[in-house]
Amino acid sequence: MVRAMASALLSCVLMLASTSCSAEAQQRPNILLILADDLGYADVGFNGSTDIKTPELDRLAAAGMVFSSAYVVHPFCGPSRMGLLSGRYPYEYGAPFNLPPHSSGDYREHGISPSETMISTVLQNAGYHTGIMGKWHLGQQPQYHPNNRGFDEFYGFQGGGILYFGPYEANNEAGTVWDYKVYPEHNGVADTSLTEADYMTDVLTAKGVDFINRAAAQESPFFLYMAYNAPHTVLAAKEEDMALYPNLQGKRKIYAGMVHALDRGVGELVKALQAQGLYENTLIVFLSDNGGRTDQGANNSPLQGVKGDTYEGGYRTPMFFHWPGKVKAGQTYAHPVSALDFYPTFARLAEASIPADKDLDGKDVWADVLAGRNPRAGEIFYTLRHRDNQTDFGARQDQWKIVRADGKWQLFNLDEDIGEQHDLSKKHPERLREMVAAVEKMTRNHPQPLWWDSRQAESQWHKSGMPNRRKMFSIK
Ligand SMILES: [Ca+2]
Ligand SMILES: [Ca+2]
Repeated sequence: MVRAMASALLSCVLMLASTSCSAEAQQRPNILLILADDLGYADVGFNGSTDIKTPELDRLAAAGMVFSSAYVVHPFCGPSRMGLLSGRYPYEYGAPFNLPPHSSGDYREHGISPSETMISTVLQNAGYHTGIMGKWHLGQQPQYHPNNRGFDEFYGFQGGGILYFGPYEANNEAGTVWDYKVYPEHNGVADTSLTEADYMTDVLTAKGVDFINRAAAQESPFFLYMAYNAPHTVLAAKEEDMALYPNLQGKRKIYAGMVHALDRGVGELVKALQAQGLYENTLIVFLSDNGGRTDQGANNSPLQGVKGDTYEGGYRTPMFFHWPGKVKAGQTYAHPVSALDFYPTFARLAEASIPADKDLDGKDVWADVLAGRNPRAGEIFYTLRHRDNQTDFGARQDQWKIVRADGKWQLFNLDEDIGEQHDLSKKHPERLREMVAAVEKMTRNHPQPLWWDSRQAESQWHKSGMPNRRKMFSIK
């Protein structure tokens, strides 16, 4: 750090730049974005967990701002990450489904169009040193590879998951080895050094710590995206972590061990920041990419629904911001924010310029968040999930939420009913009608998806566009 500062000062002197030079160079924060995978709403201490202990996350949350109405873009992995990194509804560029597995033939061709400039590229162009450790899930062809999408460094896996313990295998030419069994890679080179004793969550943490230690020696600030796979299936934890939960059984016990390893990893990342003198000028953001699977050990209480649903349990996530001196400690922020907001917000903090033609669906919420103001009073934002024959929707406007699930529209007041138990659509038919009309309009120009997760959905889209679209939006 001393070296980095000295060298930043030196380069400023050499540039004979204005007096703002060194101050500015040190003001731009590092950004550490930690994304859990399929973590339940109630599975961290700061968000109400009583059985799983997450002391490291809780400490950061208490020293920062907890968001009680934070949303990701989509209720499952791929489109959620696409929305986060592109700052745009993935439905607008043909990506409402997970990319099909590595092994399914011509589908390997697909990914997010290189014309969608990601936040990683924006930060990289602004001089940030950028890294992703963990899950990519946004395309496996070279043009979609993280190293070609704004990340200087990538350690992880390109598909939707990886086994937590090896042994791993090299993929064969036909690409038929199950993604989860393929060696992780470092910048395109398979890491064959892993043994059966290595635990993936710890491996990713170690790579993140190494990234931080090396970034500290550089002049530039960093953007590190820790895309942990935990606690996504296939459930597997270290014996010593599960032993900390003698009162839990079955999947919940394994899941608890997985979350524990994630929490321990966050503690190690923080320790590295502190040791390098970077802790004070790093914004740490923590959240999950979607809701938990209650059939796989997760707990979304008090929310209704699970991963994949447009009820709150599908896409409302535990979240905090931590940045000493900038984000005041001990606050809770209750206004709705979206992972769509990260793109413009991070760009602002990095003093980075966003391409003029870039479509963004979120907003820079920084000033509003610090002031406790609502950044989107009266505005509506939505999610959806295409199923065969029909689509689920969820949309929020202030305290109001509409949900379409099981073929039926409902209306809830989240201020009074966070669990979405009391359908108010009969009581407030006009509000329901207006919000449904708004969602109809926002989703009207969605293009045909570039890939599908079922053959049935694919043939329906080919026939008539979004299946049963007109019927779904007509309210009796
Ligand atoms: Ca996920
Ligand atoms: Ca848009």
